[in-house]
Amino acid sequence: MSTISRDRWRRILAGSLALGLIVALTFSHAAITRAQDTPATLTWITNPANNHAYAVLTGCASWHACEAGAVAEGGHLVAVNNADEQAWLVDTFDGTTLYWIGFTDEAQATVWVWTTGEAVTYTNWYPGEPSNSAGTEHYALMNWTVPGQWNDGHALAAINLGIVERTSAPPTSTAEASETLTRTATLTTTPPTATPVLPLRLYLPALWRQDLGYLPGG
Ligand SMILES: [Ca+2]
Repeated sequence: MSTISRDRWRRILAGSLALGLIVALTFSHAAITRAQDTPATLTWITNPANNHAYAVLTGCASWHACEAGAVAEGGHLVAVNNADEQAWLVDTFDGTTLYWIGFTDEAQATVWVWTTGEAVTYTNWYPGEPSNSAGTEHYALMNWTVPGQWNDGHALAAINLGIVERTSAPPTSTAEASETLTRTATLTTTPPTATPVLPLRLYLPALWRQDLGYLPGG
């Protein structure tokens, strides 16, 4: 039976522990970095015509994710209630980027409703839309070919952006700042306990004792 020296085993054990520690630190650092990368506070813009607040939601992987994100922000995907609101949206958020809006016929095909529950008072479909291509397009997006105009899309179409509309004022900047501070505080690891500093009157005798070899390192 071959023998491996005790030292060799110790080195292997120490190496494994060090590797484990490096892996653990790497993953915990990655987790903290990801937490800090969570979407920033939305930039809200108020429409003076109705005093509603609007913002662009980013990174939502589906129409449903965008609507859920809008609800989490205290609103819904935008309901475009008239031509003035449509024009304001194009002027404010640009007329060439595709954005999900809160219009769907998922409950009943061809019966389009706003997720806000508001009555449908205005539509702005691009000519030939909604086409319900392949029978799977039940969600509206705006800026299709013509600024502002709508197309129906599959829920998983790679739009990834939505416009959220709140009927109430957005969180105040103070509240946002406070929320950010709270989040930052949660992410910050507790600093190590500081080494207590001896009062001078205790410190001098301690040095003296150290000289005499009473304390470690003396
Ligand atoms: Ca609206």
